[in-house]
Amino acid sequence: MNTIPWQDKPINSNEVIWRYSENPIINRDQIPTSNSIFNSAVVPFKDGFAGVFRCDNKAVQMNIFAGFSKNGIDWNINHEPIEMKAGNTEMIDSDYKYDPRVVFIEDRYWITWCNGYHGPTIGIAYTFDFVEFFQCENAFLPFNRNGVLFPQKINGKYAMLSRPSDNGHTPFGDIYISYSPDMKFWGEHRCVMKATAFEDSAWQCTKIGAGPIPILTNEGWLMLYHGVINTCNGFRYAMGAAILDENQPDNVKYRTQPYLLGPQVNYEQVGDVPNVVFPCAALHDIEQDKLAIYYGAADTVVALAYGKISEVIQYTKENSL
Ligand code: BMA
Repeated sequence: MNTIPWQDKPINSNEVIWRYSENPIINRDQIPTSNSIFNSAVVPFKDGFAGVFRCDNKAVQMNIFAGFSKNGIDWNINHEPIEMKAGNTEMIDSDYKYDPRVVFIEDRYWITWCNGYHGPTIGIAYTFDFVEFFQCENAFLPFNRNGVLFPQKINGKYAMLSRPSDNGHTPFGDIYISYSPDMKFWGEHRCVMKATAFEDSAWQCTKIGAGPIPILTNEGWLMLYHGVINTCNGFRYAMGAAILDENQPDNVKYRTQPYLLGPQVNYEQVGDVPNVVFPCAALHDIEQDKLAIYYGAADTVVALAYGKISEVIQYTKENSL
């Protein structure tokens, strides 16, 4: 029953986050039409797991596909993309869909993704069964990326992190939070945290964006996020962690100065976009102190990394900016 994937830390490792030895878990050609499958999200579902996968086809058109797994590692991904029905609006235009996140709130699974509507913005849909999907109003005006919902209402409202951006390969980006009473109208926008000064922590000095759904811990919300540095060879994406106040999440209590996972092995350094580690989901088991992080590697494949929640929190507190 929903036993999350796990592999013990290698004995000689002193990392807080370690890679699954059988990575990548999803190959670029896992469905017949795909050029690449990466930046994808999973959740516990029935007696196993379900997910929403970013599969770019061989025309390099971006779309999202549902998938299912018994163990969280071996996935069956549908060969046809998700077809949306009208949810809380008839306006479900979408030029493309990418970088999905998935979360269960109250009675259904909510999906957010980067939706093409005159440029990238945040799309929202819900499903009860990962068969029928209902698209809702876009959360924000273009341009925006990395819309990540909290798994429960905060002070009576739905809450979402996002990263206002531009229409290209955005050279800036800070994390904001917005609230909604109904998943349709979003407001009360607040800045959560910004890219750093180069000299303070260079790996996150160009832009940052929320990754997996935040996890509520004794210390507050554990938010894994990606940070980017612009090098002479282009962007390099790594993962860090922050802890946000439980009731006022725009209050950042701690944030890692070092990254927790950076592109260092072949499948992260070599691919369609080299040097990208891009986390979009994390399964967790608070009682067993386990975290299984799903991340896109080099914009080409999906990989898995593990950590102990308590160690991530301790490390974040002890190595905070
Ligand atoms: C971002 C998004 C991500 C991608 C990353 C690195 O802007 O497009 O999907 O992983 O760039 O190319």
